[in-house]
Amino acid sequence: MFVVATAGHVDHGKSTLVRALTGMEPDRWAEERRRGMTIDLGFAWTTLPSGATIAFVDVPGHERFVPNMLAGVGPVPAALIVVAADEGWMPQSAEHLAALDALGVAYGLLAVTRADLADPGPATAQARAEIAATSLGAVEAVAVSGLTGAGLPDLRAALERLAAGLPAPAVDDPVRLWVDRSFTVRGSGTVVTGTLGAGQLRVGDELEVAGTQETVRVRGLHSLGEARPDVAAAARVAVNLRGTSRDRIGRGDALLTPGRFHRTDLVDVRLTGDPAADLPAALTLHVGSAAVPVRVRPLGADTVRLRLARPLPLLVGDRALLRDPGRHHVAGGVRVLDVAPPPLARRGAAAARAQVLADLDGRPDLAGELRRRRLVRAGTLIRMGVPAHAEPVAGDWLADPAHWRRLGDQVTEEVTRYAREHPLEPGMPVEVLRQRLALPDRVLVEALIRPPLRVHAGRVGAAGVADLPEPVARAVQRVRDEYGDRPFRAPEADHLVDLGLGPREIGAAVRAGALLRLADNVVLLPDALDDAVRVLAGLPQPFTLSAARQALDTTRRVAVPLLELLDRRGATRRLPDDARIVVT
Ligand SMILES: Nc1nc2c(ncn2[C@@H]2O[C@H](COP(=O)(O)OP(=O)(O)OP(=O)(O)O)[C@@H](O)[C@H]2O)c(=O)[nH]1
Ligand SMILES: [Mg+2]
Repeated sequence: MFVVATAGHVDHGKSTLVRALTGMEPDRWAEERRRGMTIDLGFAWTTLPSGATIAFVDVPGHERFVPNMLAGVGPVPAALIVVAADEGWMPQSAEHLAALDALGVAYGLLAVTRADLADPGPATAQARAEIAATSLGAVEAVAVSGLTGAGLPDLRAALERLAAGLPAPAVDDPVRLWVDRSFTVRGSGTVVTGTLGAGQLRVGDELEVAGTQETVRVRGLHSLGEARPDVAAAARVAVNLRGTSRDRIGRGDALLTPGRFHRTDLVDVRLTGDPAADLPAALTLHVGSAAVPVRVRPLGADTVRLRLARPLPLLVGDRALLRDPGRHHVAGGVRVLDVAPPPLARRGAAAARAQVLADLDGRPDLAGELRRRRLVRAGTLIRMGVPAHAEPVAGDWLADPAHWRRLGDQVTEEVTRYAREHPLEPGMPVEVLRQRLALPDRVLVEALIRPPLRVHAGRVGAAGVADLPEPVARAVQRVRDEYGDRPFRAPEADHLVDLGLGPREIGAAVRAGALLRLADNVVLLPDALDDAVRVLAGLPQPFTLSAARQALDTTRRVAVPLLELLDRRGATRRLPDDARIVVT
């Protein structure tokens, strides 16, 4: 299926043409039929001779209803521009075309209607010239009469060619279904409709309502009037929802694949086309089916910051338009450059920002995002519309390579300085290092630590042995050789002497984090703490000293100070009856 929106001045024959092509009535309301004028969006569809299905979103031409028109064309990538042969190019022909241009609509056709009333030649020539100057470029033109049916076969053939030229929809993309109608069906509940431009929907899917952030479930799907188990883009679709009510979702809202969109009320954008130098400070932003008041803050020659009255699920690269509702005038097109821009607090920040924006074009650019944001979660970028094809440095964190190298150097500097300032501590606490480097997540700190540094018991220090004076290093190595497979057995006092570990050597080894001192002459290898917690966590809780001693396969000489140390570190807690539990 492909979807086409009509466009054109009031009374130029849009609805008549849709009716003639589909046999369906696009003017749904009695008032529309009584007044002979489209007020709100209409929907109709048909099968073309090739078998392709085409759905129309029929828009109103009257200038009062331009906001409705924009809600219809916003999510639709192709337009059928209608101009009456007997009237020619008129104000809303121009305004609708300006809107399509602002939205970057690149696919379209010109139908010159009412060709039974006047020579279609002049209207065709003028309309083609106007259209050629926009994002639509050169389009095919067909003269038709909705009344006599003349030209309709040609128009159908031209629609087939239009369909064949449309890019394939991105069916694997997440869903962002802009809602253009919502209503209640007795017995079924809330139904919303929209044009599905990308992705697919299945009965049973969970979706997120952009406005309320409620989770809803797809209870039923209809497309072109038929119930369907699933619908893939591009399509007109009606979605029956469980978990919301009609007054909580309506035109301008969107149904989203959960977790895949960033809602934002602050965006930096480039103005496209011919931006007016004196852009009003208050305008309406039209995007998808939404219309939201915005405050405009100029930044660069053609870039501005928009503060939205309510957040929208926008992506980098989105096209939108700004309109001055008071003056009935499309003020300009907009291309979203950044959906999570930095605040402009410091003096000169706006000018600096303008420089950054000057190099952006709305095409997602991973390297550029990383350069600007330095560290960002892959999920955050994806929610902004930036594919995050890069190897994370830790967890789902992505880093700008140069920034990451600088951080690595800083780690060495900070740890060295800390060791100098705190010579008796067995390393720099990871949390202190995290704060010094202003890193948002501890896993980043851990990922930055490279040999000879290492993390042990929550601290970053030299790997120990390597930095020790030769005799001490050898002594520690002997302890490893002898006790590596019985980590909770401590050498007896006299054996320490055999190993070459006198009080001074023990002191040096402990400071370097190569040994752990539990009490005078009671030392273990430094991994013993973490290992002990693991073993103790496997015991039925709470556990007694004796149970711990047995599980650790050690003596009271080690078990008592070891448990006391674990208590002090908060890894275990001693209960009033002297039993303990592992704190998780
Ligand atoms: N003679 C003739 N009359 C037409 C033709 N197409 C439309 N009309 C008439 O023109 C009038 C307006 O037609 P509509 O189809 O309602 O025009 P529209 O563009 O949908 O108007 P809005 O939706 O209000 O913008 C109606 O009276 C139609 O009967 C045509 O090809 N020939
Ligand atoms: Mg109409």
